[in-house]
Amino acid sequence: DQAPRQWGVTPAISHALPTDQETKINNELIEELKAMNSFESAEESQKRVDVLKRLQKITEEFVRQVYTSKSQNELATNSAGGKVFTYGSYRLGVVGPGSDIDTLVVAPKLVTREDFFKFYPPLLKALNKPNEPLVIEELAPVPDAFVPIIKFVMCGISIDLIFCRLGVTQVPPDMTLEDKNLLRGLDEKELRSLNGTRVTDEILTLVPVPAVFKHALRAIKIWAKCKAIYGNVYGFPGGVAWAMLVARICQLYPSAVSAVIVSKFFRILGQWNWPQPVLLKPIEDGPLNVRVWNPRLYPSDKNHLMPIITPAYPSMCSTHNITPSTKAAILGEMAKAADIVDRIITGSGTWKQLFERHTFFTKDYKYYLAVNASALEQEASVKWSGLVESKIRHLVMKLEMCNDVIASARPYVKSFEKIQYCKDADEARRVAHGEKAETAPPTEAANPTTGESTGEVSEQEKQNGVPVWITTFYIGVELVPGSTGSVNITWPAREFYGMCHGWEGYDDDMHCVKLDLKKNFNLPDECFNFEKGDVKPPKPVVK
Ligand code: 3AT
Ligand code: MN
Ligand code: MN
Repeated sequence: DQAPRQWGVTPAISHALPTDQETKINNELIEELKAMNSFESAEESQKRVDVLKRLQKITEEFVRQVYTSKSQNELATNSAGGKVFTYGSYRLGVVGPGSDIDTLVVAPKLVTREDFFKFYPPLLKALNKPNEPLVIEELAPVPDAFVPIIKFVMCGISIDLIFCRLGVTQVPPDMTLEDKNLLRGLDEKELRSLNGTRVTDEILTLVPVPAVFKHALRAIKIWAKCKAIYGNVYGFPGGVAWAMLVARICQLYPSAVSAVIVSKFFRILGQWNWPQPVLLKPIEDGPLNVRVWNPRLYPSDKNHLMPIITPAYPSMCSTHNITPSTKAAILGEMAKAADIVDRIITGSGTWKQLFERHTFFTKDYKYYLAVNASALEQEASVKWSGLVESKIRHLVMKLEMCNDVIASARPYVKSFEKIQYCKDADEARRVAHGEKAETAPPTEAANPTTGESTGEVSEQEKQNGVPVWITTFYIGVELVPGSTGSVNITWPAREFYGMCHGWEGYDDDMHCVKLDLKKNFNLPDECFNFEKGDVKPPKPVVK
């Protein structure tokens, strides 16, 4: 008899095979996932496969065009190749009906990032033929992004297309990216572009049974989204971090079914000895002069509260954004979930109870800090709201430092966008600066759940009005008991404004950010999902 293989950095906790009861509960979990619309249909999956095949063909054509434009001979041109990889939820096998496909184009050395932005978009556009349904829509190249990207919709599926060239002369169809020597000579943008695929590919090799991992990950992602604890920018784990947590539990229970993985997940990680890191394998050294996560070497790495470390070299902490308040929220939800799954496992609870919607706006807080980021042009609004969004977790940390008045603060993980059509430029400026208009301007809101616009704004009003784009973020605020009346947040507000105004693109005439502390009963309708049964907190009756 051979000793069972060890997955990860410690021996398994149990190799037990599922009991009949566990198998039954696992089937119930899969049924609940189906009922929640987690899976797409076979046709939809096939469509993704077809789209990726087309992108592979286009990628080969793209490389050929670049080679020809650089007067390469026929032999070199024909053997250069080019290959499409995926990362994100598609690669991990957990896409749902609305997911995009995160795609990476890999090309040989001769093909530069500039070539990618010059040659690839026209090849995509050429797929649209006159008198035929559009193949490519919403084509938007963003060459100056942190990770340069071409975004588009192909046959109705959103695509995030990024690019990396490697220091090789050929990228054949069976090319893989696990060899860390491939990273030699790459610039930072190329390293970042390659990282997503290398990490997801490696995670899949580090779990005992990928199918068990995938179903468990679907459950955990839905749970985390229901509880509003999903999203890297706001200081919660993102998709990759949640995937690594699930993968670690799979390593500890190599023979378990997904339902058992989910149940162990909450107990083990809820009681984890944080900041002990979650690792899927020992951290590797490598050939580059780049930072690898190491709290003994780097003081900033020591500050990570819940480190979840990516396995592929160069290993990084995927959760460096977590703050004391988001950590408390995550652990609080894990503790509640652990009790619920205990009941499910013993047959006295249901999976539905695990996936109940959060009560962030309906019950959890008496006070909310609304952060309004407004701009007088749409394009300015996209960049500005992104900048303000990236500072929200810093504001939360500053709020928590005011521990004489604020007991805790927690960011909500989504923003709300609206356009107000003001009567003139003057009113637009005042509205953008947080003042009230004389009469409420017609407002069109983007529904955060469906993406559809709501609000009745006539074409007439749109034409005559001066639009202001407003994005609102919310932070739930719990006051120190007894500290009622006026809440002084002058210091965190000033610090936060300073951070936002310090942005190099900031223009006082174009952008504005304003904080607005609200009582729970004054929250606007946008915070509530009435279809899912949310009830607005009632206004207290004054006697
Ligand atoms: P969906 O099924 O698409 O909702 P996902 O996990 O695939 O879930 P995304 O497509 O948003 O989520 O992201 C896929 C990966 O792309 C995750 C992360 O490695 C990278 N990524 C996404 N957004 C950013 C960002 N703003 N900055 C850096 N990397 C990002
Ligand atoms: Mn995705
Ligand atoms: Mn994406």
